[in-house]
Amino acid sequence: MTEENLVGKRNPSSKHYREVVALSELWTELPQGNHSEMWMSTLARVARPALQRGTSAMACQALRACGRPRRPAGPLPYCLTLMQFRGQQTLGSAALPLAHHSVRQVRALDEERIMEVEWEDGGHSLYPFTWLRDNCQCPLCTLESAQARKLLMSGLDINTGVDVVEVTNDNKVSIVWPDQHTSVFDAEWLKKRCFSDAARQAMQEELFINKRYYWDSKLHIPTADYQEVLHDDKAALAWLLALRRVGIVYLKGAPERGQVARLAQRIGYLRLTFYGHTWQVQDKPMANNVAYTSGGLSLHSDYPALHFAPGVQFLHCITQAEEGGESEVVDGFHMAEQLQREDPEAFRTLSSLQFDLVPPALCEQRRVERINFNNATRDSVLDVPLQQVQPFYRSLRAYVDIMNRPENVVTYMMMPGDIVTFDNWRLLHGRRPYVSKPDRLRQLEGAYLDWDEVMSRLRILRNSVHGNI
Ligand code: OGA
Ligand code: NM2
Ligand code: ZN
Ligand code: ZN
Repeated sequence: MTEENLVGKRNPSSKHYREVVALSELWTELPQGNHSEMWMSTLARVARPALQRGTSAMACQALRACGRPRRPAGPLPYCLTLMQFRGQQTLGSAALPLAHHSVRQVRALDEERIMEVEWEDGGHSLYPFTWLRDNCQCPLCTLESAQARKLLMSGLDINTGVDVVEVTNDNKVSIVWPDQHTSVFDAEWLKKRCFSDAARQAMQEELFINKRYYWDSKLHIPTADYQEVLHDDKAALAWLLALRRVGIVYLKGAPERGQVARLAQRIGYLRLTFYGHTWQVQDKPMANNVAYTSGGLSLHSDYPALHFAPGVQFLHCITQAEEGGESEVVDGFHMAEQLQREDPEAFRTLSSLQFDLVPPALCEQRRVERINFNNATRDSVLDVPLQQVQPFYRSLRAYVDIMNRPENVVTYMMMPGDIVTFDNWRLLHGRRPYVSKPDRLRQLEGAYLDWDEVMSRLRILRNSVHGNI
């Protein structure tokens, strides 16, 4: 990494990055998380086996062109809330970097219906009986090849006791249940699934959840070489880690059109939308989107009209305008944090008002997971009670005013061969107007991906670069 490939680094006295750190260091250096950090949570255990098997062939098949309707899918009655919070989490099975753990002893706390494990190092872990029975790894209860549960919910006694718990000769934990079914749990397997706050946090980090570095206009966008990312797993890992943590990475040296699809294949599947597998941003007659004019685009996320907006966006500059066309980005999560501090009422409105008929997500920890905002496609159907209309406008305006502050906006100019990759759930991006000339068309090629695929690839790359830790 050269001096150019730098991103503002966390200042010990501030939770935001100010100094500089190389992109490759983002893997090894793990500064403490920002406590008020806002995060998303979906893990892609189901996506993993599919991506591990011959991804590129399948992704290629998915790249057939398709007809494009004149007016793509929307706008729907706007979108859920402007800020969405973490909801339910799916199961994750990535390996944790743990030393070998052995069990000293186990005992059943029958009253609480909890099993207590005492580890050789003196630590203790607690596991509810119900959870243990639910997660029995025997072939009757689990289909090992799919890592899938065969035991039905209706067959689970959620008030079960135990007959016997003991440590086996090979240091596993064995449980005999009242119906004489036996479960045997591996020590490492149990340790990894400990319910303590520390273990849960370690697991979250391992699964690439909850590591975000907030930034402002001083950000130096992390930059990598396109060819290296395509061909070198280490470079690809550094790219995706920075994409996850910083939210934006610049790639240089991409040749002709077609590269965003190729880059998507490096990860897995790209996200097909009504705009096609990939799409061309250029000044078009009868434009079916404001992006397809030479006008400016105010800071926005792409496609919040969808119930599940694309998580990641790639934009490849094929040709740039002679005049204008500069790009802008802001860190939407950082802006949301500022709004929460400066105008809590507006923050509450934007993060709770329902614009659609979907019930509010059940959230234990309210952290912003996604920003949904595209002023151009925002619907005139505003499905909120009359008295909430004015508070909605006031709040949205407060958020937009914060994101437009010069100290928050990073401006850059894309040149042919550059690809910007960014978190479309977190960043808002824009474009300054440009002068459109028929003999010098400004052309960008774009594609979307979902975070599930990106995080699956992240885990696979981490395992191939660092071993199955
Ligand atoms: C878009 C967009 C950026 C640009 O097409 O949605 O944000 O620079 N384009 O044209
Ligand atoms: N396209 C047209 O929200 C939106 O309409 C974004 C952007 C695909 C570049 C769509
Ligand atoms: Zn079983
Ligand atoms: Zn856009």
